[in-house]
Amino acid sequence: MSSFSSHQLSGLVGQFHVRGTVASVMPFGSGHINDTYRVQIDKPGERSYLLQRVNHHVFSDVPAVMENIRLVTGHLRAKYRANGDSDERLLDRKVLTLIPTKTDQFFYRDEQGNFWRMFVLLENTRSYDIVGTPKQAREGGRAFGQFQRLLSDLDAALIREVLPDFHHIGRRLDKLHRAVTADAVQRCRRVGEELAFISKRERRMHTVLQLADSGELPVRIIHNDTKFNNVLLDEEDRLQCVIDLDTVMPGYVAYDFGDAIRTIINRAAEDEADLRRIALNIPLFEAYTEGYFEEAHPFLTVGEVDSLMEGVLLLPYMQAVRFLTDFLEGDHYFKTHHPDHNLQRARAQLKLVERLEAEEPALLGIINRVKSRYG
Ligand code: GN1
Ligand code: MG
Repeated sequence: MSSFSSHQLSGLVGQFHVRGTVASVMPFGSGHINDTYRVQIDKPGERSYLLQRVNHHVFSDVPAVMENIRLVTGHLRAKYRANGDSDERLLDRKVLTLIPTKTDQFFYRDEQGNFWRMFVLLENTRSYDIVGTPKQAREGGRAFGQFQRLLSDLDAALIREVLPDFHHIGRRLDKLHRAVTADAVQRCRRVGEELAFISKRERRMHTVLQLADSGELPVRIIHNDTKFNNVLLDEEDRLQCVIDLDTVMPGYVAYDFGDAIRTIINRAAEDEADLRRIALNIPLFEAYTEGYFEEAHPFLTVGEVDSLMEGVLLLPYMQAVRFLTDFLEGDHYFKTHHPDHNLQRARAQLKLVERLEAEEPALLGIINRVKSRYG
């Protein structure tokens, strides 16, 4: 994380509509892309905030990102209101709330060209990097199912594709192959096994794209970053809010399902170094699937349901391709905490693919069982 002095950070907070003076600004969360700080206000009863520097090397059009978020949060709020939620303080717990700047914009651009934004921080909420209980997993499934359902009537053409081809496996593989050819930091010789594993599965991993090309999958507005720590739960593990909306873009529901399962079903961390610890927690898969169908069954098509298992295999595979590409290019994209971090992450994700392949019939059986409850 780039370092900013507390004086600079307090000055940045002062650009936004916040009452009271700043008591503290502390680094917050475990995201790989943006820098996040928790802002405490020195005034009894005043709420706290999240200040974020949006990574403009990843998001080259930050105003478009912010416009997407404004549209999406506005639509979600309107839907909750239409469903009878009238208390605005409670709505602030269901939908991310942006704080405008004093010049009424949703981001502030500093002299160095950094983009900053501010959200209301939800008190007494938690997010988890690793899921512990079926209840948490079920709430995660409800969270993303509800998110997709409430956005299913927002015109996808209004949402800008701020990261083009974000989950297009063909483009991701092309980029990997280019990184292999360039071998910019001479790391290629270390990844022979990983490349062989990836290449063996290339064909199958195109299935979602093929289904989409043949018209089986509707384009929907999806979250595109459904790792479990992007769901906030309260102290009793009840769903509060879906966060991290930078990547909300048109896509296929299999991507969101697969990316969520990637973090939920894995008993170990995304970057676990000891590959023996990568093991599946199938009851959590079942709970997530139940929660997801509970919310999503009204809109899911038969084709979409049939694509979910493909997403489950594809997303950890694609994540490994992305981590490996970044490793070969010299670690420019994801924040890393040690020199081989991206390689370690890629290996962990490929091991997860292997474990998922071994349990494919069991996982498919669960999806079919849950689906059959909805006729
Ligand atoms: C990044 O920002 P964060 O950590 O939630 C990445 C996701 C990856 C994820 C892997 C914009 O998400 O796509 O799945 O890391 N976000 C972007 O942990 O690339
Ligand atoms: Mg994120």
